[in-house]
Amino acid sequence: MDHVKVLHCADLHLGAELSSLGNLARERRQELLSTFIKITSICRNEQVDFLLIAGDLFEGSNIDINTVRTVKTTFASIPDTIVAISPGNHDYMAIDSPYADGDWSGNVHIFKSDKEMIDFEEKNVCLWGSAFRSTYVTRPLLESIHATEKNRINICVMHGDLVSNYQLSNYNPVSPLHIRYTGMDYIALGHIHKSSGVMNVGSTWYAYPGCPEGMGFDELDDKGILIGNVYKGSVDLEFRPVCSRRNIELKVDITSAKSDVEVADIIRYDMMKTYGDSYRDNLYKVILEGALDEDYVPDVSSIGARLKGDAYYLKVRDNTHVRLDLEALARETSLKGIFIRMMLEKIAGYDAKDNTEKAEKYRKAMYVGIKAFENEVPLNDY
Ligand SMILES: [Mn+2]
Repeated sequence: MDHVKVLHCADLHLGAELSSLGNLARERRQELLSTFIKITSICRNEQVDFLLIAGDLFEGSNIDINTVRTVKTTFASIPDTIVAISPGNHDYMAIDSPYADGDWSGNVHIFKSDKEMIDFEEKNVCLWGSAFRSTYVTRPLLESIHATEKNRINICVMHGDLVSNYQLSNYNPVSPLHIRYTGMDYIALGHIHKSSGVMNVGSTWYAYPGCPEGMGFDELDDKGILIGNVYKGSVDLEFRPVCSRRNIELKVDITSAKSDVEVADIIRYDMMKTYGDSYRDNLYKVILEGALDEDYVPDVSSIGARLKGDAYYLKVRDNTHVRLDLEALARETSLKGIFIRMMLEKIAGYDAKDNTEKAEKYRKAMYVGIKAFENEVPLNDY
């Protein structure tokens, strides 16, 4: 065979608490499991040879027995796909880990030490893998991995932190220098939750697929897996979204709005316009921006309540500022007047030097300061 078909995923974090979602957490946890099952269905329907799972399949070793059982029976239902799992920093290999159980189906290979190779001669593949055996791995696991059968397709599955040469990491540092000397054709990485795109050092290709389901507002937009063929010295892999919902950060300009009803309408319109018919399926962090008249202060909980039926989950942050006659305020003989005067001078200074970034930073700081004078800055809001 001159190629094999692989599906590469990582960081499913099955069993994660997702406590920030409150009473939705339970349902969302179930959705993570459904997305896992969807991934295995792709393996069945598209005749995938190898399902490569590059760590953090589970959130930890203490996962409820039903989740573990579901994972085992689901793998058993795709006997024609070889499943290769390299434990990561969350689900590291230990005696109390589900990975130590003896009842995984025959198609499942769990890497349990620093370096292992399984020879699939009939598929012309040497499959390499390494396990985290504690939360931290400071020595580069890739350092000891070198292809022995150079004519075979060599694939490595590993959880680790992509770093520049000689940079350190507590999560198995993987550097281009290490990658170069492995002789691998593809290194399936996990740990970074954002898809990296497929990269290469010489004829060794490597990638992070990212997590298949975003678990917070630091994991935005479409999430998925990598699928395609691995050849000797090249790959043909594409990113495919598989997430059931998206986490979205939506900045909405509500300049001159006068009421919570109006703001809710603007947000809803923006959501529909940007995300189409299925806009209600998403999780949103809405950030309100723009200048408002002094007599209207948005009530984020009232706005959120008005949009209850428009999103799976939604929270609103108010980053608007009051439209003020700054020149008049700067003439006041008060601490506030002095503050505004000094900030305006700073901003004008940066504007004159064309340093828009600094000017914008000071402008923002000025508005936060003005709000603080009105006692309107809650703790931890900035
Ligand atoms: Mn990790």
